[in-house]
Amino acid sequence: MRKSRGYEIDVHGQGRITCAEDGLRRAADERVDVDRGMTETDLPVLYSFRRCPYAMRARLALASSGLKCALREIVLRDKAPEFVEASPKATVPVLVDAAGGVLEESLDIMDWALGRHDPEGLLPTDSEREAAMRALIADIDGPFKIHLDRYKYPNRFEGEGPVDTEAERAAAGRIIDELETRLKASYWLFGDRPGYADLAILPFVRQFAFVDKAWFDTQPWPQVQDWLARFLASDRFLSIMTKYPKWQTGDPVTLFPD
Ligand SMILES: N[C@@H](CCC(=O)N[C@@H](CS)C(=O)NCC(=O)O)C(=O)O
Repeated sequence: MRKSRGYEIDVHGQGRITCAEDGLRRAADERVDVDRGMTETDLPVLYSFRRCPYAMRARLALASSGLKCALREIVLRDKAPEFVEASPKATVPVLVDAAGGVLEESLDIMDWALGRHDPEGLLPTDSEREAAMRALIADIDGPFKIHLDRYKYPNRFEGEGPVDTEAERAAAGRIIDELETRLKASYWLFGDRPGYADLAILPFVRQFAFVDKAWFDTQPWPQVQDWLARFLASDRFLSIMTKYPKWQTGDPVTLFPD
């Protein structure tokens, strides 16, 4: 089996601050302050939901950056009033930074965390690669997610007429075909190390795979199956899937990453 340099070595670590660039110094200072006993009001707050793939990608980026935040576990059918007040659109994840700025989109949270500190080099280094990566993620967040939801939750769409779940699965599968082609050329989506696109996309492929894992495992997608298996077995993935009780006002701070 080919070895991934990044996921075996770097991704499991917390990263070290060695760069003297201003933003990185700020991130380093924040971490030191946490160690000295920072209070919750000083920390960015991440409203999250364990099983949400959008929240997973945000937690993966935060875990990679090493930036600490106070995690508040949300239950979607019983959302904390503080969460809805911070973000009336009330979708997870939401990050409220120390200055009160609110980020309501998972990709914005990834960009925020990695823009401040990217010790594992997840962000693309050139604009051409960045454009290709963003286009691929848009395919996942757009058509793939539409077909995935109709495949996984057909009852939600009953009002629009009957849902042909096999057709929806096949349509999503055509996007998996594209990932398979890409993963034949490189061990991770954009090279020999995991990058931003892997972390942004894997939680959705996981969701698709587990609708019917026995079916997924028999499809002609050996590279995608291996890529997903590596991700699911990684310490990083396990570390972002810790179970937390539903957050409510007055609870002690849950530091993330811990
Ligand atoms: N575009 C948003 C989508 C987030 C989203 O739809 N999250 C779902 C959970 S996976 C949610 O919060 N839905 C609201 C609800 O079910 O009430 C993002 O990228 O953060």
